[in-house]
Amino acid sequence: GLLSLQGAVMNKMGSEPLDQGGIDVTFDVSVERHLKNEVGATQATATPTDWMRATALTAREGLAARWLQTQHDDNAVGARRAYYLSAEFLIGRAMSNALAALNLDKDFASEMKKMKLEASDVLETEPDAALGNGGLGRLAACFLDSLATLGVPSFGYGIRYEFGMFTQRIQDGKQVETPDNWLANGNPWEFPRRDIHYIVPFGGWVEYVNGRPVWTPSERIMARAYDMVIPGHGTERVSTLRLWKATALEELDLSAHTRGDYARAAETRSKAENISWVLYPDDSTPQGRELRLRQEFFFVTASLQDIIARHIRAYSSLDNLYEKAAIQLNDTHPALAVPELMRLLMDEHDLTWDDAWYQTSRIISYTNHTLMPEAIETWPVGIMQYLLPRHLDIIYEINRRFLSMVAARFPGDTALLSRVSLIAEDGEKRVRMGNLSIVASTKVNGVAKLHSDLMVQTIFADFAKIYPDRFTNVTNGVTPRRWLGQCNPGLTKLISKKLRGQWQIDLDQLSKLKKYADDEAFCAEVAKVKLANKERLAAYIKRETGIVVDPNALFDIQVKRIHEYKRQLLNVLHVIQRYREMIANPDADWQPRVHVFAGKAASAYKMAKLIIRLIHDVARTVNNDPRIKDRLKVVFLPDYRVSVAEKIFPAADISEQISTAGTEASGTGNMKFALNGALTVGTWDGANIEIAENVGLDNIFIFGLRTEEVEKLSQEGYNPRAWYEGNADLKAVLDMIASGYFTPEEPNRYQAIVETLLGRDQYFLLADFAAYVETHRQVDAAYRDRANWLTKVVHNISGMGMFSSDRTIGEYCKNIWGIKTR
Ligand code: GPQ
Repeated sequence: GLLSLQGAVMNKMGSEPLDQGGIDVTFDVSVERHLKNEVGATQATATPTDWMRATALTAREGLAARWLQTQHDDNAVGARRAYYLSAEFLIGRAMSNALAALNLDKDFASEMKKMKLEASDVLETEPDAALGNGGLGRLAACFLDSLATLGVPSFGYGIRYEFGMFTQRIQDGKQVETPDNWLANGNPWEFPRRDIHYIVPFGGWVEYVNGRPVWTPSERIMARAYDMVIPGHGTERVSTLRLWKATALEELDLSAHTRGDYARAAETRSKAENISWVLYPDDSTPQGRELRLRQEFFFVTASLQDIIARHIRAYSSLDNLYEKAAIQLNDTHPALAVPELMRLLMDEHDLTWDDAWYQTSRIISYTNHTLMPEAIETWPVGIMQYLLPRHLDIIYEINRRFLSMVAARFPGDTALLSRVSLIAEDGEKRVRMGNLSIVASTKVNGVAKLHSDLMVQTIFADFAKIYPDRFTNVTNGVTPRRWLGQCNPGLTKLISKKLRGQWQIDLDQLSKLKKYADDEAFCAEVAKVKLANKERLAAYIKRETGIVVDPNALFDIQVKRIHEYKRQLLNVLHVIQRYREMIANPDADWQPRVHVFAGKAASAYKMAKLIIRLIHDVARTVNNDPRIKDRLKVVFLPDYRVSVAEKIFPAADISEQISTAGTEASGTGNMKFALNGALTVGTWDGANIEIAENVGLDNIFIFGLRTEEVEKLSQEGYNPRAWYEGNADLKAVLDMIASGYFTPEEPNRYQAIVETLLGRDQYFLLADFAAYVETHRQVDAAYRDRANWLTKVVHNISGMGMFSSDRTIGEYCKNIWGIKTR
């Protein structure tokens, strides 16, 4: 096929195509040229990695052309832009996605065939870009895909971490973290923008000169832009992810250098570069470290300075900034955007407080991703005073004005004032980043219906009273291009036989598959694809763990960060219960099952790490027990990441979504599983509820306490020990762990787990145990009725239209950003 390196396409808004002075070459010629000229290899000597690089460079050229055109169009039209500020973007690999977007996937396949290479072996050499922890970061990556696909003028802004999410190794059943040096061999997808850099100040003091604040920072570093191009699908639009790298102001501290003090020069440099060195690997548990606050301010100020510079270039004035910019805060990590935008507008661009506030509060909106109180960021006033003295002043002034408004509207309610204050005064004074974000926002949204409802009923109830129209819901979604089109080509092909046109960019069309739910031929093909995907996963499991699993067994899978509230432990308790039943009655006709777990634990999260170890000890015992005869296998797949997820979702029969009701804001893995034809075993939590509404209650396994029941039980005084005493199976399972059955070499290894469960059981595992075990009995029975199971599978796929992130981004555009989409 021809590869247009010219990007000469009329865009829908009618601005002129850029003359990029390009030439058309064929894909194979381009790849072979890059192989020779940039990679420095011949066709005879090239390794799969060499081919990957040469292919990436070819795709990069195609994307660059589209990219320049997109920027040109957006500048010409002057539309409002959406700016997505996020400390995390969990992108994964870029190659398959880029080739699909450029319509070069077939050319690539045939080129690899010509070279007698397996295309997948070449793709596998690309490292994941893992600049995120879990769901929040992956959501940001799906949003970039949809922003490009919908043609929304937009930028993502974040940090170019030198080291992303750590690599997880397992040694003797224990997690060991090693650094993720993802840039070691260069990154073909980024464009260093040497001309785009901003100064980032820290520390020092604030003086008032003629009533005007003057901040004299004690430290200055540089933020340098690196752009990643994000291609849209079914369009030539691309969007930009601009990531900031920290450097010293001058590459070398010259004065130190001329004195011959090399060590000092190196110190200045490494101190500055520290800031974008490594991603904090804590998911939903902020550690409150000074370096983290520096990271947050670093990318916020660089992004805001960039937005302002772009605006001034176009309009020569900031008067209409709020009409042209919508900034979305992905959780509170970028919440310093509030005082920093105020500071830039007032101190650097001479706006009055009132004008600056008028604009800020029309530009910024905030997405909340958790209700867990320990996950909401607060910063000690002391650290803030020391690092960002001017910002602390501004926060105090925002607070003063806000509290006087509240006091006027709710006279006498001093308890209310202390609850909504931006400063927590109990104990060490701290800045509440959630409160700060709400007060400055146009809209505040949760990420699934239940979550958004609970948000205004619980943690932000006071604010909902003060600002009744500010709160809204935008249910999460996932990009169907990566999470179906690319990861499950078999199913994609089947669907394309039934649906006309580009259903991947209009996912509601999936509902038309409903009429095939009872079509035997279609169901048989769906089953064939699922089996092939399970064979592929089985081979991967064998390679990574040495464990042999039967692709015909039921694959029951739970993959996500390890967290007590997500209840991987409840899953383990069920596995142990099943194991007990099987050894008690080994000749019964047990449904063969494979239980797969994967996920990382934050390095400092002891209990999460202990759960990983327990899974390994249970796996070792069960997998090697001859009485089981391979009918129950337990697998922990190491180093869960985007590229591993792409192998897992298409191969699941059962998706485990078993968080305590009211704790999982949304979940997005739940959507990826169902979209690939897995049935959910889930609690009435997060987006599980909306999945149930869309696939039908007959096609999902919902169990356990509802949020109100959890609340009630907790009010009445929950006593886990009573549940343990009252259920012989549950008692036997816990006793088995406590007695050291799985760890004869160290019988007390899991004492902490047993004590937590019998002492407090904060997440109500014991209360949900019986219902969970019973639900899995129903799953076994349903799985045996093959025809009926496949009908349910098709109902799941066909019900998932609304969970495209295109729908989600459409709602952000309409209800929050005021941006028109096509
Ligand atoms: N989430 Cl606060 C994260 O992945 N990290 C975080 O720090 C916070 C939330 C998740 C949340 O747990 C999931 O329920 C959501 O589906 C996801 O964010 C995206 O909204």
